[in-house]
Amino acid sequence: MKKPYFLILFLMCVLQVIADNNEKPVTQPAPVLPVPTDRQLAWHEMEQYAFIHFTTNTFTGKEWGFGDESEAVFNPTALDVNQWIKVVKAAGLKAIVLTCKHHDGFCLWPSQYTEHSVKNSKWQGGKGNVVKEVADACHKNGLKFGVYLSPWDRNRSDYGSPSYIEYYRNQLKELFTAYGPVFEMWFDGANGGDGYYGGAREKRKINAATYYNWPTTLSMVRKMEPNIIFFSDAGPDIRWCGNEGGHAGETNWSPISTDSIYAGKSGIESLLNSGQEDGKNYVPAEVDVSIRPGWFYHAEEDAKVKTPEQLFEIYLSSVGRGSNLILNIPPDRRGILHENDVKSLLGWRKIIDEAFKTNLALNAKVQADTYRGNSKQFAASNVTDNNKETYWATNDNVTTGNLVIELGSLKTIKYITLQEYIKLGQRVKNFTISVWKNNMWEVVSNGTTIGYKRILKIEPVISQKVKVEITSSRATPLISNIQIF
Ligand code: FUL
Repeated sequence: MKKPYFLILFLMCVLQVIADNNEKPVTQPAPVLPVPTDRQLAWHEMEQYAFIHFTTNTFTGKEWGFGDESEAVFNPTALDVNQWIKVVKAAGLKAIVLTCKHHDGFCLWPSQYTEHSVKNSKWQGGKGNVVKEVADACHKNGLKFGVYLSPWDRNRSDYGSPSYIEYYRNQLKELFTAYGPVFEMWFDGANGGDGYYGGAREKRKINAATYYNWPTTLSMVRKMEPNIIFFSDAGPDIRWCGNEGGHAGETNWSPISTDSIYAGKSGIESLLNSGQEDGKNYVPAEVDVSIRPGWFYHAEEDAKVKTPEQLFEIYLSSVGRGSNLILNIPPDRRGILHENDVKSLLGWRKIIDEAFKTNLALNAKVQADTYRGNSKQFAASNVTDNNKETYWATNDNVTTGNLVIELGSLKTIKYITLQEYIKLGQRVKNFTISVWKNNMWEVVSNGTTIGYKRILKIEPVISQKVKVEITSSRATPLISNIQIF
């Protein structure tokens, strides 16, 4: 009696294997250009890091030093980069970008090419080196290190002439050979104007589009540091978000056509803020903002440090809109991060940790109205599997679709996070989010772009089903991750 039963079962298995092997292979969707480079993908995943503005301004009370400050004024009484590192790490920031030289030209390392540096300051009898201390401490403690070297130099007599470009490049060589690895290079767009200029004390204007000859400088640096990410108003790797208030565009395309924008060009702020749906280059926006009104420490701003709640709103409008956040925390005259700043940073971290503690969608049941080739490889379950390499996709000619996530029981929902599989290009143009309430779908949020990450804060609502609808997309939408908190 038993034998035929096993035989049938065996035959069924064989037939299934044959059927599986005959299933038409479903191809991966074609990329939608432009696509990010590997180094841009790695940069996206950092999400947030610290900016540190520190120089003679800290001691003179200025924001833009004129370039005639005596080196002697730079004299922190208790500089402790380990305190910076401890706070930066506790705040969940992944790197430090240091103003090695700001517009005043004062160098935080003993550059052999100028006298305007720490070597002529009183600090550590002229033997100190802030850049080395910070770079070493970052690398020792698992943080990345980034360099800000202001192209505009109000101290140099030759600013505006070709020899200054050589000076600037020599300093880059010094920095990159001694203090690497460097993950990001920040080229400030502020350019020209009045300054000390070696005693000339005049106004100088340069042509920002041509003077610096950036292509030569960048390729020189890229040779020393192949994985470097270059920031400037127009990239090439990442762009300015167009404001210093802490917000990327509600609509934020990483694509943008860079042929007509360059550092210092005015009137392009809103373009930089939103990017371009049909942009030719992939250049995601970085959001730079200071925890205080100024970029440098001023005691009179001690009561104006942004609150944890304000920082959280900034987080939502930067990281939550597919950009990275570079948050400035300026050390004080002691050379440490001020108590008020530390308190805000830690309070901010607590809000983030609490808001995103439990992902209600993790491994939850999901259904899609359509998925690519009916293949498991592109099924709805990919959006809740906590694997960024898997994604839900539709057939080639389908640019809309919806995903319904079942939470199993009634839950309070406050935030929804969406992520596109951007390796194949940013696509989504419009989406809507609804929850199942009173036996019908109620829209709780909608938006335009998603990109690397979109965080939606909604009025808290109780429901057990969430629907994410992609209502318009440049091509087949590819969603790698949905989280619900
Ligand atoms: C601006 C500069 O002029 C500010 O001083 C600051 O460094 C900020 C990050 O960039 O362009």
